[in-house]
Amino acid sequence: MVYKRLFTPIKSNLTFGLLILNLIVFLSVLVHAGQNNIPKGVAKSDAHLYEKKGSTWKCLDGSATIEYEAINDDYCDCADGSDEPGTSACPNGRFFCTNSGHISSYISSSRVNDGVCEPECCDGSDEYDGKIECPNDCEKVGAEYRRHAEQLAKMRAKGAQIKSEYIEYGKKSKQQLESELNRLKTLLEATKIRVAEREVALKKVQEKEKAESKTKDHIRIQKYQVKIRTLREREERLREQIDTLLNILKDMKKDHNQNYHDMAVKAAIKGYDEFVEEYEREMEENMEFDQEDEIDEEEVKGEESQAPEIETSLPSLSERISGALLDVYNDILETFGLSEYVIRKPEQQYSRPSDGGKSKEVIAAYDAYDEAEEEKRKVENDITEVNKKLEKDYGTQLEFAKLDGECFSHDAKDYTYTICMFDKATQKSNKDHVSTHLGYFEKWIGAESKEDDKYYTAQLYTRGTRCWNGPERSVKLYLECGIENKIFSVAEPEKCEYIMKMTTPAVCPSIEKLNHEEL
Ligand code: MAN
Repeated sequence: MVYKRLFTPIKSNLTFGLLILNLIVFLSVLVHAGQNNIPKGVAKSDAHLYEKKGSTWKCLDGSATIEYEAINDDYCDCADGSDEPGTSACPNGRFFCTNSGHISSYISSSRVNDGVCEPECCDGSDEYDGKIECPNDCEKVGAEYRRHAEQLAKMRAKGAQIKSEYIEYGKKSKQQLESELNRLKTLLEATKIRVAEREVALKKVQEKEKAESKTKDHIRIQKYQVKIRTLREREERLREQIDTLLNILKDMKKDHNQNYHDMAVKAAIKGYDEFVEEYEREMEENMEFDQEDEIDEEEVKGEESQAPEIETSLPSLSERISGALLDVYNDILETFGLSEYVIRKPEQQYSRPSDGGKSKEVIAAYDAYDEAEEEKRKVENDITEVNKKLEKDYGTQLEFAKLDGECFSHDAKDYTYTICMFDKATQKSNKDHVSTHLGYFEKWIGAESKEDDKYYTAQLYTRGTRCWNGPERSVKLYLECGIENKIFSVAEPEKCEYIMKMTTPAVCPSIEKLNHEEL
């Protein structure tokens, strides 16, 4: 813990080489400080603030002007304690541990000469009033520090190496995506042309079929006209036959011997009377009906082009006429037992017109067009997908591309947390294995601006499953340099707001930066 406090400020910035450099500089500072009479407890970097320019000196916060000699007089004059850098007179003041040139660090002035050896001051310089004696641990601390610094440097170097591979991967996959995009764009143009061609072909066969269907309608109408003419002739013949039959019966009625009281003749005459009455009425009605439905052949010819599909489920006019007359004719034959005297023609079969579906040619043209359209849609979707990938923010050197879609898990006793980079985060109960969605990747949040180095050190995942009576779950993922991609801690400081910490080579310094630091 102490050790950590001691090294934390420099841990992340210094390499071992730099440390050595610092030590040399520091030692020379001590010599120089002695020469220039820098007040006790003032670091070389702050020496200019304590430079003697006259008999007085102004507190660093400007709160007072004191005699230069009053610096370190064990009396606190300045509000910020800056006049007592080497004593404990000011509670807020800072004391600079000399640390025999090992590790430079400040402690609060209040901890100077307080009877406790401060671990930050490994040389015991904080207890200089002689009341207690603090051991000089600087050799040990320095060795420990160097060991740690070496480990850190090795890890950063290895991390930098892996990062360079990530960068290489990022560049390559971007190039691949770009060439894939170009290929798809060219393909899209070709599919567009194919769609247009097939559309033209489809229109052509559609028009051809339309023209053919017009011709077919024309032929059909002509056939119906012939049929109607035939039926009319037939109707005429039937009328003549009915008239003949009626005349026979009429003569029988007129000429029969009334005294003979033949019951069959009487029944026939009664039947004849009833039939004539009904027949005349029906003929009258049929006349009206025929007039209503009369088709002007010229008119039909003119309308041919707009001829609608002929309804096949209803009986046609010719069928209706023929049907009605046949019924009457058959009635007479039946009523008067004349059936055997009439030679029946075979019953007319009225074939159903075709179902009128599309032709095979049109269906094939439709299929070809649909196929081209489908292909075009697919290419467009692929382009959208590739563009989405290209638009993803994989860092200044594309170092995060390698991690896209990679999932990392961490067992935190009650739950196992998983983060799939640039995708989503989940929390799975270790008891019942129920999985809870913690959010989708939204953005980088390491800093406000992309220009800031820290920008690419934290990600935000939002829109997770809503917390009962609370917000939607979300995750902040903090990244630190490490040679492994590994979540090392998960916390839920606020209900349903999770903090994950993970090491990854992607945030290690680049090789160039390391080389630059070592110089
Ligand atoms: C579940 C988990 C917890 C969360 C509670 C909120 O138990 O997702 O992390 O705090 O729900 O009700």
